[in-house]
Amino acid sequence: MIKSLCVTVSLLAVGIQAAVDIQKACQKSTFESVLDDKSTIERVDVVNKGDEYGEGKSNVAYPRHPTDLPELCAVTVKVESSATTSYRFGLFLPTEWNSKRLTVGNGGFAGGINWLDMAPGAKHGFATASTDTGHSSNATDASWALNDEESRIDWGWRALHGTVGRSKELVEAYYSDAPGFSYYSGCSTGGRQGLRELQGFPDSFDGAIIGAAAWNPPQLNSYLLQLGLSNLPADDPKHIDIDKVKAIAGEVVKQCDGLDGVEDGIISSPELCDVDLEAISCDKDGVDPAKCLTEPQMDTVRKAYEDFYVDGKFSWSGFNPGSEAQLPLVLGADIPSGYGIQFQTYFVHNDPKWSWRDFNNGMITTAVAKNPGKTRADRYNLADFKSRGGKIIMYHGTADGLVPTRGSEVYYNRVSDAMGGPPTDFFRYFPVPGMQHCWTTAVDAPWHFGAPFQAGAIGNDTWSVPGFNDAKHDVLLALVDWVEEGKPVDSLIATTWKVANDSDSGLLRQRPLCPHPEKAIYDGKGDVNKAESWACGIVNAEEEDDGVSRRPAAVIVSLCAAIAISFLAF
Ligand SMILES: *[C@@H]1O[C@H](CO)[C@@H](O)[C@H](O)[C@H]1NC(C)=O
Ligand SMILES: *[C@@H]1O[C@H](CO)[C@@H](O)[C@H](O)[C@H]1NC(C)=O
Ligand SMILES: *[C@@H]1O[C@H](CO)[C@@H](O)[C@H](O)[C@H]1NC(C)=O
Ligand SMILES: [Ca+2]
Repeated sequence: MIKSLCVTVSLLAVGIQAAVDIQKACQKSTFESVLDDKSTIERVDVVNKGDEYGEGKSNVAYPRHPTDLPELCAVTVKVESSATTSYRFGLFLPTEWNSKRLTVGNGGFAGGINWLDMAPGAKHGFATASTDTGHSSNATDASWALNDEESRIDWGWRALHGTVGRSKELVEAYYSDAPGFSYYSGCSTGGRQGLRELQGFPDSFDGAIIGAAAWNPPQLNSYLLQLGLSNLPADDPKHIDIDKVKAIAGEVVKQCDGLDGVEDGIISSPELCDVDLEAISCDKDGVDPAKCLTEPQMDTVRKAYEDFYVDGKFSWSGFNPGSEAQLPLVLGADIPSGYGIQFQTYFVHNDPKWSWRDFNNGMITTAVAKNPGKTRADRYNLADFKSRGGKIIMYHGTADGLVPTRGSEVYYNRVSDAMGGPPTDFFRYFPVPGMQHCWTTAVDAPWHFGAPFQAGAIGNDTWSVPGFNDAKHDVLLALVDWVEEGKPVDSLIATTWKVANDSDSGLLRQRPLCPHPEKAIYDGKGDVNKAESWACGIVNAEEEDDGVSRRPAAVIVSLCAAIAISFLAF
């Protein structure tokens, strides 16, 4: 009796509720009574500890099953969203529930319940939901949007919003308890989905993790298309092929690695990096012809770094130096990125015969004005979200070669302007030096901090940061502490391994990520691969002048650009 009392007390102390009776509760009848007449329960399954779950290949977006699950109840619901459309969502209800909810996002145009990314949440104890966004497709296919504004709206915001509301009711019914704090975690399109939801519906989340947000598809996807076109046709002298794009990466690291004060292969201050492409000019003696650039080719590369303007107005941010290893996703092929082509074809022109060769910048203006599917997450005054206690952790890999990193800074700065100053009391932005799009690294940079897609990048059974399942290393736990304990996230330790996507290969490096405008500053003596040798702080310009060779011209230009950008709203 005393023993069971102690167990109950200690379980409550760590926030784990007394276990639900899964055999009794994990049934259609538990859920049917609380759903509206637009919703149908498709499946309810008891998942035993150690099992896997998913829909296999029929889920083209997310066919991989998470494995080694904790005991949980898996529910699939179908919801009619209009007279002609519907979406589905999945819910993992772990027996050992931490009294909280989590909703996870999707990627690109992917239509499918993201079971793989729900698993880490459930393993932490969250009741975790994901929607298929109203269609079935892989990440680069938007043909489902043809003649179908209702489906675009489902992808734009409606499916996620409906999932958050309905899963709350299902959670309450299943555990016969209050639905608890509500969290969100998504990267790329997932970042957009989270921002879109908390802008439109500030009550949905108490805390949100917003990664590499593709927050304005009409601008961003069109930016990717025009950048691809700037490198075409493939027989033009200006064209650079994929191998050359990749070859630039090494040269850029050589030039810019040290500008941040530490030669570690990671460009941690890309804003100081003003790449000198003449160094690999084909006219120079001793430059490998396979890796050199002609003058017209240099112009093509410069375009990728520059911010993009339409009719003299800022349209979207260019890519960072350091992103070249991943840039072949948008630059170097004989056709522009599918993300750009598909958006213009199926969202804007609504014509499968439309050719990307006919693209012009006026079509961006049309796309923004039309805003098909109401996808734009471009509201900057987040006062309603803030005033209910909501917290946001935004992050972006600085070597992202698909969604330009500086777009996150643009969003953050606009919120800062709209709210009368840096929003650090509820919204912090963490650049992740050397990380690519949402996960992994080409330069051995610490990149794993329990963010969306990261568990799936290293296996089907992993969750949190293997070996470092705590609030210092796992962004979701850090966010919970901020929301529920009032502990602001002053830093987050990122991890990488000897083989970047294999956590069994041995620890390679850990380093703090810091809230913008702070940076991780090396103590000058400890092991650079250890987190304790670094601390977050504001880099003192004077100190930097003493110790680091920087390029004043580049600093002034980027400052001016930042000031110009902050005055241009669209
Ligand atoms: C994850 O699962 C997929 C099939 O769903 C399999 O092809 C892949 O090898 C698995 N990955 C690991 C690391 O086990
Ligand atoms: C995505 O789906 C489209 C349409 O089915 C297909 O043509 C394309 O090859 C797929 N892409 C990938 C990467 O599987
Ligand atoms: C890690 O990356 C390698 C090379 O890209 C790939 O072959 C392997 O499947 C990846 N492992 C996991 C667990 O995804
Ligand atoms: Ca460096």
